[in-house]
Parts: sequence; C-alpha cells; structure tokens
Amino acid sequence: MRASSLTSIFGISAAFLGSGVSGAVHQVMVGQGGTKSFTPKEVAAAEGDTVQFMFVAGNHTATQSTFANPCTNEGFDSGYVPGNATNPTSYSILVNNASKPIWVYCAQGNGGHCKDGQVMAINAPATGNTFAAFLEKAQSGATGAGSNATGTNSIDSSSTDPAVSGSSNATGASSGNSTDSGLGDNSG
Ligand SMILES: [Cu+2]
Repeated sequence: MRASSLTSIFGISAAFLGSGVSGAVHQVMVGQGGTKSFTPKEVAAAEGDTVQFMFVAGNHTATQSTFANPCTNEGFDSGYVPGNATNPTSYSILVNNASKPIWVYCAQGNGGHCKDGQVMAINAPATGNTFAAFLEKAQSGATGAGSNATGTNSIDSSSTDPAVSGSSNATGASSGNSTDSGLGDNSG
C-alpha cells in the first residue's frame, strides 16, 4: 500500500519535470503600438510549451473563449492588465494538448476590442475552424445568440486543459483605470 502510493507520486513529479525542461516559450505582445492587437495572431505550440502574453500598451486582457463564441469567457482570463512597454506585465499559459486549439480574445470594452478583431489562436487548424474563420466570427459580433454547432470535432466544453500559471509581475492590474465596470472577472 505504502510503496505503491509513493511510486505514483514519484511518477507525477517526474512527468512534471520533463515537461518543464523541454517547453519553449512563445511571446505574444498585447496592445503593441497602442492598437487593439495580439502579435503574433497565431502561435504553433507543442505540448509543454508556454505562451507568454506581454502587455505592452493600453489596457487589455488575454481571455480564453471557444471557437463558437469568440468574445465570451470560457476558460482562463488574465483580467485587465495596463500596458507598459519597458516593463510589461506578463501572463503565461501552459499548453497541455497541442492538438486542441486554444482561442483567445481581449475582453476590454465589453466585447468591443474582440469585435474590433483583438483575437488570437494557439494551434488553430489549417482547415475548417481556422484562425481566419474565428476572426470573422469575432468581428461579426456573434455572441452565441444563434445556433451552436453540435458536431464540432475537437472543440468541446472541457476548457480546463491549458493550465494557467498566472501573471508573474502584476502590480495593480485592473485597478483604477478600466472603463468597463460592467465586465466582471468570472474566472473560475
Ligand atoms: Cu483589448
């Protein structure tokens, strides 16, 4: 009994170490040049890689949605982060499943930034549910009022697999300068 539970604990920490060592870091600038943007808009990440959002200007979020509802929080959420070009606050997520696309938008302006095209994707497929299709959906303002596709293949409701490792140097994010008090933080 004792020995077997010790063994499994060991197995978990060994796997953890393995992914931490091999993972690459992909930086994505948020708000670069004062625009409502993610740069780059698409990232191809392997399992164990980290995507690090760098908030360089403005006041934005990095928030996860689904493909079907581009401007609705379904997963991680950085909260509002004021930009700083010289010492940007970062927010990192760990990619646990490279075969599952991760859709990201900015929640600032009660969905306004998203509708203006401030979206990005990690591991978007080249056909079908592409980044271009996601962007078009976001800009069309589709907020889930219409039909929800029931036959989507790889996108389901389990939005918990990109593990959130949190922001590293947030100093008062979302205090005092947000213009959108209607949007709460519904991270769960
Ligand atoms: Cu924004």
